[in-house]
Amino acid sequence: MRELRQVPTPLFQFVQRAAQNAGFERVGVAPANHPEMRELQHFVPWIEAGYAGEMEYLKRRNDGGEYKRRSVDQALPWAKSVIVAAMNYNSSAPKSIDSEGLCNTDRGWISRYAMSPHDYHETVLGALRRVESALLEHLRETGSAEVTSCCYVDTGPVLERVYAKYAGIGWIGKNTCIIDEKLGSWMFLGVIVTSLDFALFSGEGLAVAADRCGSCTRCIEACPTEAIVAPGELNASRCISYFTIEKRGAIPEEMRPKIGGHVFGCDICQDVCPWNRKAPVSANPALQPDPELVHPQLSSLARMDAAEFRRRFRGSPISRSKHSGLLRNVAIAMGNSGNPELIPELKRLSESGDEAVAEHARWAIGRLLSPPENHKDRSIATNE
Ligand code: B12
Ligand code: SF4
Ligand code: SF4
Repeated sequence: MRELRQVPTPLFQFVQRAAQNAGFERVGVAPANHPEMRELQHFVPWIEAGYAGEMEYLKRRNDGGEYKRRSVDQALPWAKSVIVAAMNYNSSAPKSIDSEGLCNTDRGWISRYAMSPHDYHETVLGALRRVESALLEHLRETGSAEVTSCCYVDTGPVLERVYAKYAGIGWIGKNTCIIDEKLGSWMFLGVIVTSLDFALFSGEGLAVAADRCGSCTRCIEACPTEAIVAPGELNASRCISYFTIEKRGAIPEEMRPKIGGHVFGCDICQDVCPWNRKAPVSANPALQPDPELVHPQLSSLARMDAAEFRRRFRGSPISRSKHSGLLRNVAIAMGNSGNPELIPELKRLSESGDEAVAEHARWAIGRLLSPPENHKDRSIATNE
């Protein structure tokens, strides 16, 4: 594990060892709030621009009426420092932009982070809790005063990427992902919010990785939905990941052709990133892909009933889309496939008692039956 500061304190060195033992590739510490953490100031305008779409949890406020996620001390007033740990989840699975990726006409695409059958929240949270326990035990042994702490992976009121940047984990790329020169951006983040003074970890103030995007704009150009509205600024309400994972009910019709073959999440803006070309593959058994989730057959997903969905995806991130959301996404991918052999399967979906699934299936049949010149937009989503 690399050193983030020239003179790390003994407490920080302890945390580094504990994080390495728990299976993390990177760890650092950021203050709970600091005037130099300028991205925190982007949060309120970002919410008020409507970029969060229907993700109401991002808009929650504290008792004083402030957005909780504006900075971690808005939600957790005792917070003084945030330990950020990163775990590599890259695998040798192909990229969505490879020729064997989305161009195939009877298969869909599940994003890299969801290819494993295990829930990364549990994997990362379990490892974080081991670091937290080791730290608390160490503090008890050294006679420190009572410490409050809390571990989160995704679910806390914490802008994990901003804290990751100021913990020195990596820079925030133009695609808004945290990127490390060696690991690329295939990293899960987890945080331990603590009441420990930041100065106890850092003898030298903020450790910030240099921004290495330079003049590159590949991610912005490759995004099928133009969701990256400016470098580092994502209109999440246009993102394929939002549509296929977070959005319930109908997906706006004008967006459906741009979704291409994606049935859960999207990796295009990471797949095109030069920093991911040589990203190492994770050896963690809990993060290895299930071959059936790499480029899955659309028909086999479409035939899954609710009980089979629950059995198959219990403990997988895919459970978040719910059975209805996955079938809706599969219908869109079938509609974008250009493959009329999928029409019988779509006809079956169009008779679903779930109106969202049925309506998307009808749309898909209409698209497959419409003249191919109407399908030009598919080439954007598939990089053909
Ligand atoms: C909601 C959410 C989403 C939403 C919104 C994403 C987004 N970019 O905001 C959706 C569903 C679209 C999504 C998609 C994905 N997500 Co997500 N997501 C989250 C979650 C739960 C909250 C993020 C959040 O608060 N977003 C709101 C915005 C404001 O926050 P932000 O991007 O962190 O914003 C900072 C910058 O955008 C910047 N900014 C904002 N406005 C402006 C304006 C200007 C001018 C500038 C310069 C900067 C700037 O400052 C912001 C803070 O204010 C986090 C976990 C967490 N608790 O942080 C995971 C998280 C960010 N997601 C993650 C992942 C892996 C993904 C996907 C790759 C999954 C996939 N394959 O589909 C994609 C990547 C898409 C992308 N390019 O971001 C990882 C990222 C790991 C990494 N290396 O960066 C996280 C950290 C989860 C985790 N624990 O590992 N996600
Ligand atoms: S995840 Fe896909 S849709 Fe979202 S910003 Fe990246 S390329 Fe665009
Ligand atoms: S594709 Fe280029 S601009 Fe986008 S995040 Fe990667 S290096 Fe930065």
